[in-house]
Parts: sequence; structure tokens; C-alpha cells
Amino acid sequence: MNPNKKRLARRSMAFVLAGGRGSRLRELTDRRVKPAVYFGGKTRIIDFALSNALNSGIRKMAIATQYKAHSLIRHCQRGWNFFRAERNEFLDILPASQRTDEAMWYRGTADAVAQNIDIIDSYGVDYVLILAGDHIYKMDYEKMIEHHVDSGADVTIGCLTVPRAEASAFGVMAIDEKDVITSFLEKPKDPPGTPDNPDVTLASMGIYVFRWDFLRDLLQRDADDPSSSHDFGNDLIPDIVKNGKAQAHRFEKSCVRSSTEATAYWRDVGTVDAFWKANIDLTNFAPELDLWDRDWPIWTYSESVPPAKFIHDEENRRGSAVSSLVSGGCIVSGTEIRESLLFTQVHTNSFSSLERAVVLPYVYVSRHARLKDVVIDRGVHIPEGLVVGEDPEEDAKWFRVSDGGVTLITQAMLDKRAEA
Ligand code: ADQ
Ligand code: ADP
Repeated sequence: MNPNKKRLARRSMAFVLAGGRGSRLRELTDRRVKPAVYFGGKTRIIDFALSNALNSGIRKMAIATQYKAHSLIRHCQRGWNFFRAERNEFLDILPASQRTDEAMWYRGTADAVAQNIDIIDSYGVDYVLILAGDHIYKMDYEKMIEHHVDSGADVTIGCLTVPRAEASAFGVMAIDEKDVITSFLEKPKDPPGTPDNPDVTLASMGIYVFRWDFLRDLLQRDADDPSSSHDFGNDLIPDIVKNGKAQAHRFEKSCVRSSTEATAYWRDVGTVDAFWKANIDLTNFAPELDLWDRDWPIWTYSESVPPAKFIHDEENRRGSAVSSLVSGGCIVSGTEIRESLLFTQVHTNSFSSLERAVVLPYVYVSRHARLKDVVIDRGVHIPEGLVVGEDPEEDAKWFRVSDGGVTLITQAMLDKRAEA
């Protein structure tokens, strides 16, 4: 191995962008930013990017926050506190408006990095990996950094193919035979197909590798440009594609798959439907995403709770969960649960049933409730006899019913219903 390539991850930092609200998750992001939204029974969405960085060998990380950051900051302080400055390891949380004289939010994703140039300087790294804190996937970032060093590009962009119909939510690119990006369009209305398949488009994952000295110059020039929106996808990336060398790095090259995973799994769980489905998919016999892979663990903050408990009630009704994930601290008392995912400390009662339900922590389900195809927000108290998922018109009166027919239930919605 070229000695300069040794321990590339240790010469790099991960800068995680975690400030955007994620408004398509509706009321799930009323109190917390999208990267802080719960996913998969124990973890939050941001744990995937942070775990990928840690598992890739990266020991310097920074997280830029702004919108509704309290839940995210608390989670990172509790769960991601094992970095030791004595070992030259850092994890910094960088809220907007701490770094400049005037109080202002980050103007865009590039500004979130630019406002923290002095902190990144102090890390003494050669490479900076820019990540979004809001996607579910497993990836070895060191392979992408290695590709960046080998190709000598100004920027390397993680990319994957997506159906053309979904591509207008992404930055889309065309590449040459060496995967050098020849054109880049940020969220085009009518995205082009690829040369070999008109139905798919090569999309940016919104993750980038730069040499720090190169990015530093670029950010300083961009900060002085009055016409810029200070955003990677809108401003910096199109500029490099036009005036420099941008390399595409295909996700398949560095995605991490366990023996049970057939596909290269990557999801933007940005809508209630996508969020619900990605969670419920974990209850499949052989889920596409393997959370049990011990070679690539997803780290998180985990409360110390007793084991999940299943109880027969006094009328001999079985408390059971089949094809489901049930976290620690749950009590399933006389409830029938199928194809559902229960986060920590959920308590359900007799004569109730849950089917295809994503139940966030600290939810209490009273007796005689029947809930189907639902997402229940943290801490919600489901009243006795509530039925959801059987009459869409009735559900829509009180709750948020998605295009895909999933009902989101929050405490505020239930309070309004109780008042009426
Ligand atoms: P989007 O995901 O739409 O597109 P954006 O809204 O900028 O881009 O969010 C990127 C990340 O930055 C998210 O994690 C978000 O939370 C965070 N973020 C947004 N604004 C921020 C701010 N002001 N301060 C700090 N963090 C902020 C991008 C690219 C596309 C690419 C998709 C892939 O622009 O080219 O295809 O990601 O999802
Ligand atoms: P946590 O971060 O404790 O896991 P959430 O992500 O649900 O919880 O909380 C997001 C933010 O909303 C936190 O700042 C939390 O203190 C606050 N919060 C929690 N419950 C309520 C509530 N019922 N009303 C207002 N704010 C709340």
C-alpha cells in the first residue's frame, strides 16, 4: 500500500449536516429535527451516519445543528460521548450563530461548514467528509476517501441510481467512462435518464470528500459571493463540475453488506410513508437492512431498561407479538401485536391489537384499542377503545393520514379530538 494512503480515515474528519427540518415528516419533526427522529427500534436516524464514520475508522466528527436541536444535542451528548481528546478524538456539536458576531442561522449547507473553519483547522486533518445526518445506510467511508485520493479530484461525490420518477428530489449527474462528472443539476424538474437505462437517474447522496485546504479556499471565496446561496448542491458542486474535476463514487463500491443482505440498501426516510415502510420492513423474515450485523454495529444511546415482558391477562388473553421487533422496557399485556415495531418503554393493555404499527418510546395503549398501519409519536397516551386504520374518513378528521394510507398519531391531535 502507498504509505501516504495509510490510515486515511485517521487523517480525515466527518462533518455531519443536521440542521434541516425535514418538513415532509410532518408532525414527527414538530419537536425534533429529522436526524433526531427515531428509527429501527433503538436508534435515531443520525446514528447511521455517525456509526458509519466510527466503523470506518474516523475519530474526529462535528455535527452542525440549528432547527429544533435540543433532542438531537441531548441524544449525542448521552450516546456519543466516548471520544477522548487525549487520544486526539473529537466530537463537536456546532449550533448555528455561535461563531459569528451577528446572530444568524447557517445560510445554507456550505455556510454551516464555513462558519466553523477555525474549528476544522484545529483538528489538523487533510480530508473532510461532508455527510447528511438523515439517511439510513451502511457504508465504509474510508473506501470513498481512498477513491478521492487516487483520482486526484477536487471533490468526490457519493452517488447511486434512483428511479427517474423520484430523481427531482436529488442532485442528478452525468458521468464519463471514468466516472468523472460531466454535468450536475440540483433537483431538476425533469431529470434525465442514464445512457443505458432511461428509467433511472444517477443521483447525489449529498455526501462529499474534499481535501481540506481546497474546500477551505472554496468556502472563503463562496462566502464573499453575493449571488451564492452558500449551498453545496446549488452552488459549490455545480461550480466544481464546470471549472474543476468532480469524481462520482458509486455507493455499491463501499456499501457494507452482511451475508443476508442482497441489495445495496440506502433510504431517505423523509416522508411519513417512507419512514413507516422502512421501519415495518425490518419485521420481514429477511429484511433488506440487517441491524443484527455484528461487524458493522449501529451505535446509539440506549436507556438502561428491564427486558420486554409479555403477559396473559386475567381473561387468559395472550399478550403476544409475532413478526415484530419489541425493545427493552416494553410491557405487552394481553395485546395482540403483528408486524409491528415497538421502541423502548411502550406499554400496551388487554383487548387491544396492533398491526403494522410503528410505536415510538413511552407510548401507552389503553384497553380495547385497535390500531392498524400507524405511526405513534413518542409519549402518546392512546385512549380506551380508539380504532384507527379501519375508516380512513374518520381517521382523517383527527389524525394525519398520508398518501400511502398510513395514519400518524400525536398527542396534540388526540388532545384536540378529546376536546371536541
Ligand atoms: P437535500 O437533502 O434536499 O439535497 P438539504 O436540504 O441541503 O439538501 O439537506 C442536506 C443536509 O444538510 C441534511 O442533513 C439537512 O439536515 C442539513 N442541512 C440543511 N440545511 C442546513 C443548514 N442550514 N445548516 C446545517 N445543516 C443543514 C442534498 C443535495 C442533493 C442530494 C441530496 C441527497 O443538495 O444534491 O441529491 O442531498 O439527499
Ligand atoms: P427526547 O429527545 O427526550 O427523546 P423528543 O425527541 O420527543 O424527546 O423531544 C424533542 C423535544 O421536545 C425535546 O426538547 C423535548 O424536551 C421536547 N418535548 C418532549 N415532549 C414534549 C411535549 N409534550 N411538549 C413540548 N415539548 C416536548
